Amino acid sequence: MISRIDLRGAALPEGQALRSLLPRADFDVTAALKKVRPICEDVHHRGDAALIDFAQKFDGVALKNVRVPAEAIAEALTTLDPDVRAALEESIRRARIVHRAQRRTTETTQVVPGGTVTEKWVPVDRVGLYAPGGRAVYPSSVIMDVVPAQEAEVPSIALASPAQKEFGGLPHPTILAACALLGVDEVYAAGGATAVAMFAYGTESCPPAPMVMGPGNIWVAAAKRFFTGVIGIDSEAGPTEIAVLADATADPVHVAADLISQAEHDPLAASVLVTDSEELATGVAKELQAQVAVAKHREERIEPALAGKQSAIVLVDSIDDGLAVVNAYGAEHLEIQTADAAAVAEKVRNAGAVFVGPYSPVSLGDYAAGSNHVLPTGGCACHSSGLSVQSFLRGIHVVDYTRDALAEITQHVVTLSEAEDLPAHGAALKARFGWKVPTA
Ligand code: HSO
Ligand code: ZN
Repeated sequence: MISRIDLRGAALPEGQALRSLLPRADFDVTAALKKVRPICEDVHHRGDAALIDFAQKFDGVALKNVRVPAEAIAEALTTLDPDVRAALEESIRRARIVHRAQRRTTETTQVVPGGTVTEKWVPVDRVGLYAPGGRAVYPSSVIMDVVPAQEAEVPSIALASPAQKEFGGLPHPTILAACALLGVDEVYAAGGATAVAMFAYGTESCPPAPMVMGPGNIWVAAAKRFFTGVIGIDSEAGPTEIAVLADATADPVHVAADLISQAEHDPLAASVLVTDSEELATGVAKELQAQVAVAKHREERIEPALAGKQSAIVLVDSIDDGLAVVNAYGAEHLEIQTADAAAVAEKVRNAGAVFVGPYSPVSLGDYAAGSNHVLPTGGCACHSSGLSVQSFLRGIHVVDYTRDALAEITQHVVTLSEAEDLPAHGAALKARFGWKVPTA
């Protein structure tokens, strides 16, 4: 069911040449953008009325309110299964520990006597967060979105999730309950591109937000691209990916289970095993057959995901070659299941998150490791990070020089301004030291 890519026996190519040999899903955000543009424009022009029409069209829901009433959020908490509540609370607690440690402190650097630059970290005024609710409903993503925003002290936090037909046009009750546990009271029933447009432009019920963050499907990714340069966004999230770098010491039962765990998300999800062990490759392929045969979402997601061109077992000559492969691939999630996994993990340069050793599976990180699960996909881990407190902050340089400190550097500034043929720049400094600015 899963294909094999054999890179053994010859020196590995580098960079793009190596990347082109590795499996990857087609995720054509550019094509989706064409469809998303008129949706965003309609939300811009007609506001809530457009959101209501799109909820009818895409979700078959007759929305009464775009904004979820406070009573519905409180009610979701009272009807929440106590076991689910306990699990959500523990997930929140752990995420808070990790994200609190990411807070930045204001740093003042004395560059010269009398000249300082302070870097002040300021959260965005408001953020619109998204939690998916199409193929599956993700209260865990509410936690991963909200906790870093709260730890960054964003003063205004709103969250959107698709309206659910079976819940009277509200987002899923577990999403609402997670919001209640986190103290988020501004929640909207809006899905996909319409939710991003709602936050970006604002509507009658939803004030605009200068930043929209959170995972979503291709329509969310396309809408984020539509608004790039207009609002702040996190990296576009595509279908989930797991890469496992494993040697003969790995347990094929565990490796197969982990590959299946992410294939369960989406028929376009990617599961990639990179190994130097023929025996492990064979063992995992056998295990995949056996485990998939009885897996719940087998037909609609797991089988197409594993059989798709985005998934494969990649055979390499050594773990060092395996490292070159996973670094070229830049997986959203990378598990290291080798002897001395920690030493191998240290050599990883490109991954959204790394899971070290046999007892750190990706599913742990999805729910309760404390780490964030909103991570870059599609190779974006080569240039971007997952969601964190930092994602919601701006570092603002505050420059404060005395007269003497400015006097000391003036000649260099004048010289550079003349070298760039921008003499007015130099004049602005010279004017402060007795030089008369020429006037008409
Ligand atoms: N693996 C997904 C997150 C998730 N898994 C939520 C289960 N629920 C993307 O990192
Ligand atoms: Zn997952």
